[in-house]
Formats: sequence, C-alpha cells, structure tokens
Amino acid sequence: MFDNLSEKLQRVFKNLRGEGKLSAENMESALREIRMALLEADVNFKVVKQLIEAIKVKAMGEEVLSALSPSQQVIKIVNEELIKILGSHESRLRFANEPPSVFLIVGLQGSGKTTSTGKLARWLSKNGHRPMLVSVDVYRPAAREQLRVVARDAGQPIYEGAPGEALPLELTRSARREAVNNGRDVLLVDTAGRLHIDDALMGELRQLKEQLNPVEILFVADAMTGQDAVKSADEFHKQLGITGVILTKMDGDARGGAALSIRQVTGQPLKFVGIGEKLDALEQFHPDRVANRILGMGDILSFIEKASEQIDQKKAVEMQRKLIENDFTLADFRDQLKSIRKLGPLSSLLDMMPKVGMMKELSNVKVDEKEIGRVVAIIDSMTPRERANHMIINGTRRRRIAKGSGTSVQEVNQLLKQYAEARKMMKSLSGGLMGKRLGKMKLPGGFPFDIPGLGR
Ligand SMILES: Nc1nc2c(ncn2[C@@H]2O[C@H](COP(=O)(O)OP(=O)(O)O)[C@@H](O)[C@H]2O)c(=O)[nH]1
Ligand SMILES: [Mg+2]
Repeated sequence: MFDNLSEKLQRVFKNLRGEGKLSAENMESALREIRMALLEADVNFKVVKQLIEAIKVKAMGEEVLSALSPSQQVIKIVNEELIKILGSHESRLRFANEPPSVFLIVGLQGSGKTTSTGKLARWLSKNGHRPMLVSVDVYRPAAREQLRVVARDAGQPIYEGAPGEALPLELTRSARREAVNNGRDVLLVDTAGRLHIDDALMGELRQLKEQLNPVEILFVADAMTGQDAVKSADEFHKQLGITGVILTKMDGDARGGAALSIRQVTGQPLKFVGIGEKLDALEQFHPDRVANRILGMGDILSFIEKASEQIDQKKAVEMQRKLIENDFTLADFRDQLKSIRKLGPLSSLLDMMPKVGMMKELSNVKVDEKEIGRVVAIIDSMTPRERANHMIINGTRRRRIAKGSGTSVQEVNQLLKQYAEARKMMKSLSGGLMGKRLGKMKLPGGFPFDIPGLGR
C-alpha cells in the first residue's frame, strides 16, 4: 500500500534535508515534486490541488517552527494535511442506541461485498459484538451460498429465510426479528450488486434503507479500480447517502489514489480496508497511522526514539541482564509489562515499523491492553516474597491472589505457567542470537516469547 508515493515523498524530504531553512525557492520545488508524486499515485486532481494549497499556506505562514529543520517542518505539515484529507477521527463505526444496529453493505458486483461482510462479522465478534448476517442477493442463489460459507468461517449466525420468503424486504424484516430474539446486536445485510449503477438497484437499496433505518451504509469499492472507485462511491452517496467506505484489494494496489481521494470527494470517511482474501484481512482505517506510514515515519529509528524517550535506558539494560541470567522475577515481569503499557498503544508503534525481519514477526503480535492490565493486577496482589520467588505460591496463596486482584484462580494459574515457560525459554536463549539482538537494539518490548496480552 502506498509504496510508490511513500518512496517519492521521502525523496523530497531527503532533498530538503541539505537546506538551511525553508525558502520560497526550495519550497516551490518541493511542492512541485509532492504534487507530481500525488498525481502519479492516482490521487484525484482536485484533492491534490487542495492539499498542495494547504501545505503551501502553512509552510509559508507563521506556523512554521524554527526549532525544526526544513525537512522536518515539511514532513510535519504534510502529515497534518494528509490526516485532514483522510478524515481525522471519523473512521469509527457507529452503532444504534437500540440494537440491532443495521449495517447495509452496498456496492458494485465483484467489489468484495460478500467477502467484506464476512470479514466485518469476524471483526465485530472479535471486538465484543454479536453480529448476525443476512443476504438479500435474492437473484443469485450462489451469492447467498457464498455468504453462508463466510458466515460459517467467521463463526457467526446467518438468517436463511423461511420458506416463501423471497423478497429483500421480507427477508430483512424477519432477520431483524431473529436478531432481536437471539440477542444479536448487529445485523449485517449483504446486498445484490450490479455491474453498473442502475435505477432498479438504487430503488431497491433506497427501499431497504427506508425500512431498516441502517446506522451504517458502507460502500464497498475495489481499490484497484482507482478513480472509478471514487466516482462510484460519489454516485452512490448522491443517490443513496452512504456513511462510510470499505476499500478492498488494497493488497494489490501499490498506488493508493482511491484511498487518498475518497473522503475528500464524497465527504464520507474510509472506515476499513481489505488487504487479502482471507477473513482476517481487514483493517480499520486510521488516518494518522496511514499518514505516518506514507511519510516513511515507519522506520525503526523513530520507534527506538519513541521507546527510549519513555523508557529508562539503564533500567532496560538491567532488565536484559536479568533476562539473560535468568534472574527474572515476577516483579521484573510486571515492570516490563508496565513499560510496554507506557509506550502507549503498542499496536500503533508496531504499525510504524517496516515489516521486515524480526519486526515482521513482531508486527503480527496483537496487543490486548486490558489483558496486560489484568496481569499487572495479579502480580500487584502478590506479596514481595511471592514476587521474588514464584515457587512458594501454593493453592491457598493462589486463591488469595485471585480474590485480591478480582480475577479467577485459573487466570492466576495461567499467568504463573506463562511466566515459568518464559523463564525456561529465556534460559535456553540466553547468550544466543536473540539475546545478542535484543542487546543491540535495546528494545524494551522485545519479548521473544508469548506474553500475556500479546497473543499472536
Ligand atoms: N486480494 C483481495 N481480494 C479480495 C478482497 N476482498 C474481496 N476479494 C476478492 O474479490 C472477489 C469478489 O468478492 P465478493 O465478495 O464475491 O464480491 P461481491 O460481488 O461484491 O460480493 C472474490 O474473489 C474475493 O475473494 C481483498 O481485500 N483482497
Ligand atoms: Mg456478493
């Protein structure tokens, strides 16, 4: 995603790095190059114009901070403006006050509606919701069968329809009732698509909208079709009123023009991107992270910079020695988890990094901040003696710790088991490749084993 654009913009910044300060001349040529890079990435020309104008005003205005170098200044400005055109904080899904929240999934044929419906079902269930699916693609039995398959893969129920129920309106009415009866809080409606926008399709969708009062109407578009995707999103919005966009097949789109234009052209935010055919290949769209990624802030240096700002280097070195010498107590374990938490959402840090080598592996790590909090609470409920020597924690002590931390004995057991395994693993790795690597990188979060809250 955005690879070409990212590369070109970074070249612009690099050229500016040699300059003493921002001047009308060097800014002029930088802006020209940024403009070219955006156009080559297939960004809508109006959006490019707005963006360049905004960057120019800021760069030449008073907002420029003299503490930053010219290239840093320009990166900062471009970053802010990119985030703005991408929609800042609008990417979150909305939910109805009274369940079920109905999400209408619309778009042209082949754009990825059915696949995205399955991905959303999975995503929602992983994020504390209980979705139900229904297909109103009544003209193509194969399409409904396809949704049945993705629903099964996502492990979420689908409303199949009673005999004689053949019309979209009937189906969705019953599906909503079924959702209420089964305590499902989101109803995902996969709709029929056409090759082109036509009146019959729009009429049907408008009827569904009227009857179902959906809180989200998500337009699904194929990113590889570039500005055509933007155009049809705009058309759907004018005729139907959409609330957000899911851009699919971003895995095959190196340019990213649609992603960068859609919000500005339609006024509706990009909410998710599809990055593969599998059900887990769906990412929530975070404008700030994407802007960072495009600007190449995703390098390990900035990660380490941020990390070392927040973490006491001495402490980190001491921790490593303990890890390697297997003198790593539960109290150290807790401190390390706390320092991970201090880094802020670890996932955003991981997102900033290039996906190569060991980082590739780390970037698959999912951080569950709640889980880290639970583990810290468990260790906090231990006595100093217990923290120094986990061997003395018997059944009675486990029950007391569980009570004190508001967790269960199973959770305490699980933590102790993970901790013991981690120690064992560290022992076998000590002095090995991992130890050396970690030593060199001084990464506070460089856990070569499974930590609670960091599941793979
Ligand atoms: N590579 C890739 N393929 C996708 C993605 N989303 C959907 N597809 C594929 O696009 C094709 C059409 O998807 P489908 O969900 O049937 O589209 P629909 O007609 O809009 O329901 C299928 O082959 C999907 O596997 C994606 O994010 N990446
Ligand atoms: Mg379909």
